[in-house]
Amino acid sequence: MLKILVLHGPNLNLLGQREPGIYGTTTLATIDALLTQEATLVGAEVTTLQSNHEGILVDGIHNALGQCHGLVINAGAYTHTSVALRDAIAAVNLPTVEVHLSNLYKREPFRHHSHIAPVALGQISGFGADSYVLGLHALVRYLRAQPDLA
Ligand code: CA2
Repeated sequence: MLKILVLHGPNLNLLGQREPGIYGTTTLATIDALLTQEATLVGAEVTTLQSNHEGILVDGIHNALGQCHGLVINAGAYTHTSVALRDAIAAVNLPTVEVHLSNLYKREPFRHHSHIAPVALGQISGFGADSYVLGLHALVRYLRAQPDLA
């Protein structure tokens, strides 16, 4: 069974409750339920963690070592600021897919740079809640292609 940790960064707990024009009307609980369901369909198991605190997300990444095969992360605004999250992902060296609800490159220039992207397998940005689902499938397909996990 492939085990995947899905990390949600700051303010994503407000999804569906504020700024629906940018972030949609789907709540984080709905996204988590969707991911759990999708994971089951492909023989994987998802654990989710949302935090508004950088260190808690760093701890979550560290704790995934030896427990999970890969990470899906929407680091929220920490995407653009956090060397600590980038270093944590690099340190555990777990395959990681970066996801974003909005299309970062259609937005303000400060959102165009990601500290996570250089340590991720790839990035999916702009498909709303589907970015997470696409990210999960991309990660599972990558992991299944690894000879030791097939
Ligand atoms: O598009 C994304 O997924 C982002 O990671 C969302 C972050 C933003 O800082 C990134 O540049 C792009 C913000 C998440 C804030 O979520 C909210 C949800 C509802 C209401 C207010 C904020």
